[in-house]
Amino acid sequence: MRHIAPKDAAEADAVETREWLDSLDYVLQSGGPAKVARLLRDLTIHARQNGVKLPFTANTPYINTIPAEEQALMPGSPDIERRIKSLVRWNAAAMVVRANKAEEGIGGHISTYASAATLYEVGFNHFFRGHGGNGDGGDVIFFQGHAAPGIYARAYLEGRIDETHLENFRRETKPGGGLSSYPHPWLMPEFWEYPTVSMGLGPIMAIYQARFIRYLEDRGLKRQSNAKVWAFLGDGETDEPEALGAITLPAREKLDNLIFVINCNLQRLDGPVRGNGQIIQELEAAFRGAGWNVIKVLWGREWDPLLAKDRDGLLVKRMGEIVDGQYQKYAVESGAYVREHFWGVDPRLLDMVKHLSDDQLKKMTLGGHDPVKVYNAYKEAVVHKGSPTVILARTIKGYGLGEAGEGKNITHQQKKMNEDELRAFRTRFNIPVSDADVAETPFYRPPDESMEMRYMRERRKALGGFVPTRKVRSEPLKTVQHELFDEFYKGTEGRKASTTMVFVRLLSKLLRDKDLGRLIVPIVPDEARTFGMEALFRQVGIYSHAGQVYEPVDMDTLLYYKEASDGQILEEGITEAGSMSSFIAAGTAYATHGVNTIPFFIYYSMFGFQRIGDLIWAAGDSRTRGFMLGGTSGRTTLAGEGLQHQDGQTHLFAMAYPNCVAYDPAFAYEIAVIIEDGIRRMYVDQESIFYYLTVMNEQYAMPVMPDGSREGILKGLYRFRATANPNAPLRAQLFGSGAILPEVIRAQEILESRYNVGADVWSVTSYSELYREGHACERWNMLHPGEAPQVPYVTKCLKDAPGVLVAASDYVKALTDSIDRWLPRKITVLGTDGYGRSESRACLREFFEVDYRYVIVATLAALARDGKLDPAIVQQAIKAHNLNPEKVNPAIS
Ligand SMILES: Cc1ncc(C[n+]2csc(CCOP(=O)(O)OP(=O)(O)O)c2C)c(N)n1
Ligand SMILES: [Mg+2]
Repeated sequence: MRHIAPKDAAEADAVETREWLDSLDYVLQSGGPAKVARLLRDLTIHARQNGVKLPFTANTPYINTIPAEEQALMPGSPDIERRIKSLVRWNAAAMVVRANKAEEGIGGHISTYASAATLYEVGFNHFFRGHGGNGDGGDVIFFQGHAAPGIYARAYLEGRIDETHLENFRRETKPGGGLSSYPHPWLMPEFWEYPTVSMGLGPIMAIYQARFIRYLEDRGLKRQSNAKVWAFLGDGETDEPEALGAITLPAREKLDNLIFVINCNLQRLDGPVRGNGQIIQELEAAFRGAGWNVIKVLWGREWDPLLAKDRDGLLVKRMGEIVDGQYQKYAVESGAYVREHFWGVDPRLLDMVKHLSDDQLKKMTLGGHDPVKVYNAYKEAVVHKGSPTVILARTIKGYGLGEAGEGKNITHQQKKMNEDELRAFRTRFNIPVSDADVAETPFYRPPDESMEMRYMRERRKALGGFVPTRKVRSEPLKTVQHELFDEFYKGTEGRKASTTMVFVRLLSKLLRDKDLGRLIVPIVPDEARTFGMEALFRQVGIYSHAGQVYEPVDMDTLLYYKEASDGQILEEGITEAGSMSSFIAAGTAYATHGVNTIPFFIYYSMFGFQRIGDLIWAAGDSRTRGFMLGGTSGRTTLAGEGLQHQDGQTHLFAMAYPNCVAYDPAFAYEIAVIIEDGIRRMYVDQESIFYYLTVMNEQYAMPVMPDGSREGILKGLYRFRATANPNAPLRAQLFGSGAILPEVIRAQEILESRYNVGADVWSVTSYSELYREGHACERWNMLHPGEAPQVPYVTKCLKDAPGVLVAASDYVKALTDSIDRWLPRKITVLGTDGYGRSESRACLREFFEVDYRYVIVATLAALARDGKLDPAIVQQAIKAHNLNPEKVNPAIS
C-alpha cells in the first residue's frame, strides 16, 4: 500500500468528502429532495448490510429547520411591528421596576418576556385568533406564566387595561384594581383563560384541550374549525414530568390543531438548563421520536449568508458542537471573544467572517429574536397536517436588558434596573422618554391615532379581537329535571348496593336524558371495570377519533369494548394527570367553547388530590365545573389494597381548595341530592365551583331518604335517625360519614339495647362545608360587634341535642377536629390516621379503631368521663367486644 503522510491523508479525506457532496448536489439538482432521501436510505441499508454500525439519532443538524430559500416574506410592516414590540418591552419592564420601587420585594419578571417578546408579538400581529373572528372559534393560548408582564403591557397599549392596573401589578387588592402576578382566571376572569405558572401544567392541559376540541367536533357539539391550541413554555419547564409526559398522545391522535412554542433561552432560574449539553437537540429528539413535526428556529437572518457559504458544512458542524453553557457565555461576551473562541478554532471559519466587525459579530441575532424566522415557523405550523408541531426557538434570556442582566445566571430574578441601565434600555429601543424622566420609568402609550396604535387595533380586529380574553360563551341550563333523581330517594328495599354502583346507575340515567345526556362527559383512567362502568362502553361508546379499526376480542359479548368516533367516554388510560386535564378542558368549555359539557371524572381516590393536587388547584383557578368522583375511597373500606391505595386523607386536602365542594356521602339519596344540586349550582346558577364526591365499594342496603333532610345533606350534616328512646337516662349524639355510617348505626342499636344509651345518629356528608360555614359566621361576628351574632349551622343542629358527642369516619381525625369549636361539648373523634394495610374490611376497621365496637366504647368512655357512668362498665364493654387496650396506635405504626 502506498504510504500517505498524515497531512496528505487529511487532504485526501477532504477531497473525498467533497466528491461525495458534489455527487449529492448533482442528484439534488437533477432529481430533487425526494430522490436524495431515497438514495440516502438505500445507502444506509447498504452500509448496515456490510457491517457498518450507524449510531441512532433522532436529530437534525443544529440549524434552522426551514432553510432561508424557503422562507416567505413577512406581510405587514416590520418597522411598525418593531416599534410596537419595543413599546411593549418598555412598559413590561417599567411595570416590574415600578412595582418593586413602590413595594420592596413585590417581585415580577423581566427576563422571560424580554427573551420571548418576538415569539409573542409575531403571534399577536399575525396568528393568534380571537373569538370574534370568522366564526371558527378562537385559538386557545397557554401563555408562559412568567411572561405575564409582556402580555399586560400589550393589553395596556391596546387600551384594554389602564395605567392604574399596570401601576398595581402584583398588588391587585389596591383601589382601582390591579393585575395578578401570573395568569389566573380566578383573579382576572375576563382576561386570563388558563393558569400556567405552575410549570408543566400548561403543556399537558394544552394537549388535552386540543384533543377535547376534536372530541367536541366529532360528537357534533362544536363546529369543525381551524382554531389552534398554542402552548408557550420555557425550556427549563420541560424538565417537569407533566410537560413531556403526555407528548405521545397528540401525535397518536394526529392533533394538528396543537402547537407548542418552547422558548429555548438555554437558561432556567439558577443557571443553564443543560450547561454540558444541548436542550434544543434533546427536545428535538424527544418530540421527533414521539411523532411531532419539529421546527427549529435557531439562527437569525444574519447567519443566512454565512450558512450559504458553508459548502463543506464546517459552520454547521461548529454550531452543533458547542454546549449550551458555552453558548450562554458567547451571549454575554464581546464580538472579539466570539471571533476568537467560536470562529477561531479553524482558519476557514475565521475567513468566513473576516468581512464582519466585532460589533457586527456581536449583533448577529438568534432565530427566536428574528420576526421573519418566527413568522415562517408559525406559518408552517398552522398549515401543517397530520401531527402536532413544536417550535424550538432559540433566544437570549433577558434580551435587550444589556448590563442589567442579559444572559446572566442571575437574570431570571432580575426586577430592578438602575438609572444607567434604564437609559440604555430606553435608547436601545428608542422609547420617547426624556433623560430627565427615565429614572421614573413612566409608562408610555402613544396617542390613539398614532401609526402603532392603529396598526395594533387593525391587526387584532382582522384576527378576531383581543387575546387573551375570557368570556362565558354558553347560555345557562334552564333547569335540571327533578324526576331523574327520584328513584334514588326511595332506597333499595333491603337490596345491597355500593355508593359506586349508585353513582354509575345515576350516570347512566343522566347519559340517557334527552336534555342533559349529550353534555355529560365521563372520564376514566383505566378503571371503568373497577367501578362497574363497563355497561357504559356499549351504551355510549369510548371516544376514539379513528373509530374502531379492529375487531374487539369481546365483540360477541354484550358489554364489549366499543370504541367509536362519536363515543362519549374519555377512557384516558393510566394517567390521572391526563384525565384531570381532560376534566379541565370539559369543565371550562362553557367559557372557552360555549358548550355546557358536564364532566364526571371517576378514579381511584388515592390518586387524585394526593397525586395531581396541583392540576386540581389549576382546575379551581380555571373556574372548572364538574364532578370528581374519588372511587374505592375510605382507608378501611377499600380492603386488601394496602398502604398505597387506601385513602383516608383526600377530604382533608379537598378542604383547602376554596371552590371545591366536597362530600363523603353514605347513601344513594345523598348522592342524588348532591349531584342534582351540583348541576343546578354550576350549570343553571353558573357558580364557579366544582365537586369532589367520594364513593365506596362496600355494599349495604340503601335506606329511604328521611323527610326534610335535603338541606342538611347539602350543608353537610343532618339527623339521620333519632333514638327510639329519647328519655333514656344516658344520651349520645353519634356522627358518621361515608361507609362508616352503617357502623355507627349498628353501634346506635347496641348502645340502646345493651347499654341503655339513647343515641341519635347524624350523617355528616361534608366536614369541609361545615367548617367553611362555621368560619364564615365567626368572621362576620368578629367584624360586627354589637349585632346579633350569627350561629354556625352545626351549632344550631346540636343546640338541643343531649348527651356525649362521638364521631367516626374513614378519614383522618383532623377532619372532625376542624368543626369541634362549634359543638356544644367536647367530641370524641374516631378516624383513620396512619398508613393502610392489606387486610379485610373488618380487620382494617378493628386496626384503625373505627368499627361499631369502637363507637360503642368511645360513647361509654365519654359518658364515664362526664361522670354519668361507672368506668367499670367501659372496661366490661372493652372485654365484651374483644378490644385490646394495649394494641399499637395505628396512627404511628
Ligand atoms: C412547578 C414549578 N416549580 C418551580 C417554579 C419556580 N420557577 C419559576 S420560573 C423558573 C425557571 C423557569 O425557567 P424556564 O422554564 O426555562 O423559563 P424562562 O424564564 O427561562 O423562559 C422556576 C424554577 C414554578 N413556577 N413552578
Ligand atoms: Mg429558559
